Amino acid sequence: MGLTIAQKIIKAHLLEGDMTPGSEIALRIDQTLTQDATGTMAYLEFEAMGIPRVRTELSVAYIDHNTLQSGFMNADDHRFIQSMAKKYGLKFSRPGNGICHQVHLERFGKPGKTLIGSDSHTPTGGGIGMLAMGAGGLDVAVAMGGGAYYITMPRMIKVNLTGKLAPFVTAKDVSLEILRILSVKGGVGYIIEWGGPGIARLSVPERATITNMGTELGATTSIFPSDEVTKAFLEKEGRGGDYVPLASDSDAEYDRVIDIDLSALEPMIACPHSPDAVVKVSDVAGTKVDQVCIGSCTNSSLFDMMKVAAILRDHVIDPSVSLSISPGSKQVLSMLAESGALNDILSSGARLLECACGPCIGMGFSPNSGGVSLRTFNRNFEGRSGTKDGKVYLVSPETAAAAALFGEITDPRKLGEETAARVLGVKLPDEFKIDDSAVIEPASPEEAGSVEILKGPNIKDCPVGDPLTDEIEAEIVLKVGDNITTDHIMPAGSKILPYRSNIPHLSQYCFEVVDPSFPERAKAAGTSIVVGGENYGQGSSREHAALVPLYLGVRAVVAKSFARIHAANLINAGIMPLTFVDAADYDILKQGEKVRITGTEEGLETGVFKLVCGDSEIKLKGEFTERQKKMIRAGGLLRSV
Ligand code: MIC
Ligand code: SF4
Repeated sequence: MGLTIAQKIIKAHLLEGDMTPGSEIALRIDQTLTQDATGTMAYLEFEAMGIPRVRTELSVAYIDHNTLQSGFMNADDHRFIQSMAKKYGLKFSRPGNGICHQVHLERFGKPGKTLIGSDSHTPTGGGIGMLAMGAGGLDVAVAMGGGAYYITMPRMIKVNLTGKLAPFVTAKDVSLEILRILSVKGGVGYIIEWGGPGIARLSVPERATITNMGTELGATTSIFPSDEVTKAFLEKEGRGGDYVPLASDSDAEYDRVIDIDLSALEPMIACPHSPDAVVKVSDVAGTKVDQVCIGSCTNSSLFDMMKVAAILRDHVIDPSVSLSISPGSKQVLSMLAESGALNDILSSGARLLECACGPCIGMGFSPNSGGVSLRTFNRNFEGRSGTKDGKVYLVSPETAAAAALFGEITDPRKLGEETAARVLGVKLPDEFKIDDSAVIEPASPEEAGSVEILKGPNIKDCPVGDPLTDEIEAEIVLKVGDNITTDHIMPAGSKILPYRSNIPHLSQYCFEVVDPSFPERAKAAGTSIVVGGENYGQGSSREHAALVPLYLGVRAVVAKSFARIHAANLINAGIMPLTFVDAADYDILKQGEKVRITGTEEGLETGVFKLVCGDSEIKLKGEFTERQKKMIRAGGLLRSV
C-alpha cells in the first residue's frame, strides 16, 4: 500500500512504535519553535533538564505575543528568553521581527522536516510541506534536548480541491468551509492532507492560511505537497536549496475523502463565539461593525496585505469603524512600505500595529463594549478579545476590508469589478526582501559557558504534581459543557499574559470566563476534579491550562472527550484525563459533590477506573501507554525524569 505525505515523513522520523492509527509513536524532531507566552515556561523546564545545548537541527525562540510592555514583566521575560537562546544554541527572533509562524514559514521552514512548536498554530508550516505540530512547552523542551515527541498515530483525511476561486473568495474561505463541514472537533485524531488540481493556484502563504486553521478542527496537523509552488516560494526567499519535492503515492489510502469545488465557494464568516459557527457572509450582511482587525498568523502575508491595500486605495474607511493592520513580519512590512501599498492602507484611516499577535490574543486593541469586531484571525472564543461581551467574527482580508469601508458586514463581491481587477492585479515581487538582522545568533559552544541567564522577579517556581495515591477523594469543583477552550480554562489578554511564568498569580484567573469563583472554591476543596463535555481543552497549546489547575488542586479531569494537546499537557502535569465509558453518566455528576476515584493502580493496568459518587458507581476510561502511566504515577513528566 502506498503512503500519504504525512505517513512518509512519519516513517522517516519514526523512533518507536508502529504506524497503526491509534497507537502511540515517537518521532524525531528536526526543528522547534517557541513563542514568548509559552516560552518562558518551556525554557525554565529546559533549564531544569540540565542539557548543555539544544540538539535539534534548528531551534528558534520568537518574541511575538507579549509585546505590550506595560510594566517590567514582559521585558524581563524577553531578556530571559534571549539569554537562554544565546547560551543554549537557539536563534532569537527579536520583538518586531514578526509572528513566529509567518517568520518561520519565510525563513526557516523546510519541506519534509518535522517541527514542533509551543503554539497550537505550528501546523502553519504544513503549507510548505513540513510535518508541523503544536505541543506543550514541556514537550518542546524535551525535543530541544534531543528527546522524542510522542503522538497517537493519526488517521488520514484527504481534502480534494477542484476548480478555481472566484474573485473575492480566498484561502480563508476554504478554511471556514472545512470548519463548517467538520466542526471544531471533526479533525481530532486526523492529519488533513490537501491536494487535487485546485492547489496548483494556491501560493505557499495561502496554503499556510489553510493549514494554520486546521488547528481549529482539532487536527494533529494539516499538510500540502511540496511542489513547483513550494519551490518558487523558497526561491523568492533565497532558499531554493531547501526545496525537496513531496507527494503522496497514487495508491495511498485515506480514512475519509472530502471534495471541495473552489469555483462554487462564496465568502464565508465564522460567527461568535466559535470558529465553526460558519455561514455565508451574505447571510449576515448588514450587521453593523465597530472594529476590523487584519493580521495574525492566519492572514498577514504580503499577498493578504497587498490585496487589502488594493481595496482600500483612494478610499476612506467608515467613520464608525476602527481598523487595525498588523503585518505578519518585518519582511512583509518593509515590502509593503517599499511598494507604496502601506500608504494606501494608512491613507484610508487604518491604524498600523506591530508585526505581532496583538489583538488576536487580546494584547491591546480590544473592541468597545458589546462591539462587533471582524477579524482575519483564527479564533473568536468568548472573551478572548479582551472585551467580555465583544462579538468577534472571523473573515478573509477581503471581507474585512469591505466591512471597514461600508461600516457593516458586506459581501466583498459588492466592491465591484474595478476593485476586483485591482485585487486580481496584485503582483508579488520576484524576490522577497531578505533581512535577517532581527534574528540573533547564539553564542558559540566555547563562549556559551560565560553567558549569564537573566531572570526577573516575576519568574516563580513551576508547580510539580504529587505521586498518585490509590484512592483520590475529591470534590467536583466545576462541571462544564462541550468544547471548553484553553481560553476558558486559562484566559490570556494583556493583563494576565505577563504572568505566564508566575503560576500563583495566574491562578486567580483560572476559569474566569466560566465561573470567577472557581479559584477560591478549588483552593477550599483541597483536592478536586473538573467534569467536562466533548472536546475539553480545545484551542491553544498553553500548558498553563494544566499547570494552573494542578496548582489549585485538580487531580483529574473527567470529560466526554479531550483535545489532543491539552490531554498531553494534563498527563505531563500529572493530572489524569479520564473519559466516560457511558457518556450518559455525565448527567449523574453534579458540581459540588464529593466523589472518590478508587483503585487507581488497578485502573492504570486495566484502563478502567471507578468513580464513586453517592450511591452510584461510574466507570471511567483511561487507557494510557507505559510512558504515560509512569508520568501519572510519578506526578508528572518533570518528576518522572
Ligand atoms: C493562541 O492563539 O491561543 C496562542 C496564544 O497563540 C496559544 C499559545 C499561548 O497560549 O501562549 C496557542 O495557540 O497555542
Ligand atoms: Fe499569535 Fe493569534 Fe497566531 Fe496565536 S493565533 S500565534 S495569538 S497570531
